[in-house]
Amino acid sequence: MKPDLLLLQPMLGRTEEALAALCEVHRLFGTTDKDALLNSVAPQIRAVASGGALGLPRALMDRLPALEIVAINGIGTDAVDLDEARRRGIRVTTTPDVLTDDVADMALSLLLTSLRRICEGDRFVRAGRWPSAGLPLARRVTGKRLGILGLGRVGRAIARRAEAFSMPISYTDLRPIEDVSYRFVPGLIELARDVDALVIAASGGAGSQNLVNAAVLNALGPEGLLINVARGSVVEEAALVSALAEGRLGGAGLDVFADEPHVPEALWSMEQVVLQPHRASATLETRADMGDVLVANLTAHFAGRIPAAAVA
Ligand code: 8YV
Repeated sequence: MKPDLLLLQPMLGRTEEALAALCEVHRLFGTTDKDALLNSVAPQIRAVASGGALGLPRALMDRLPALEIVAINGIGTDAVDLDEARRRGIRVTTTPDVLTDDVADMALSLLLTSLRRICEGDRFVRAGRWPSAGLPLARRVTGKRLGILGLGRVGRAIARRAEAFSMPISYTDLRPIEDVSYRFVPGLIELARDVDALVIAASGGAGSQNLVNAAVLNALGPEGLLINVARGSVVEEAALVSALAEGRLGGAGLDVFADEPHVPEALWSMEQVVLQPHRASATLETRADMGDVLVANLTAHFAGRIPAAAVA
């Protein structure tokens, strides 16, 4: 008998097919009566497959007494209660490495788009304004000083790309990273003060909650740019909105938000802000690779092996 799996969000067709070959899949999303579905299947659910941002809400975890594994289609585990998972012996897996390049590409895209006012230029042409009006000058990308919050796999991939734009790179992390030559700055405010653009590439969760607060944004300053491809929770969102509205921060390129899919309406009309609906890993190629790793993690688990990408 195939193990029962609860699927919390849609995945690529080929991933869903592979999941269906391995497990009895129960789709919770799109179900009108979620409670009725859970009442009938919850006791036999042995696996959950979900995205990084959605994770597994604690109340739902508590309804799944036979749960053995939470397979995340992403790298973030901040939306899974890892302490409770460990206490109950529930395995948690992610899809590391395969999305690193895409997330770094998104960070650079947001950086280039923001500094060069690409979206503004696009809106300007589409609105038919070119023949009768002008646009303010953009800003040079080459040589801008880049600060990175969190020099993990994604942070390093961002740094490698920024090197090609001759950007001096500084970073902050819990401690200096030994095998890189980028400048380590212990304090986030100090880092923000020293750079033109600050990119957030740190994991979400309690340890990084609201790290980027009003003081950090003020240190980044009226010419400064904030890029976030990590988690909305790392930024104090209300402070970000007011810093942008009051001109204390120059601009922002944001792929992630505190309460997705809700984006503060105040940001919608700001020309100096570039917005994306959490798309950093959303390419066909990468979602296919992520799905393969997710399925490999589940396959290993149900074959009695420890999945390579297990974090708990
Ligand atoms: C995905 C993510 O968008 O890796 C993560 O933690 O948030 C993203 O890569 C998400 O997992 C949706 O599947």
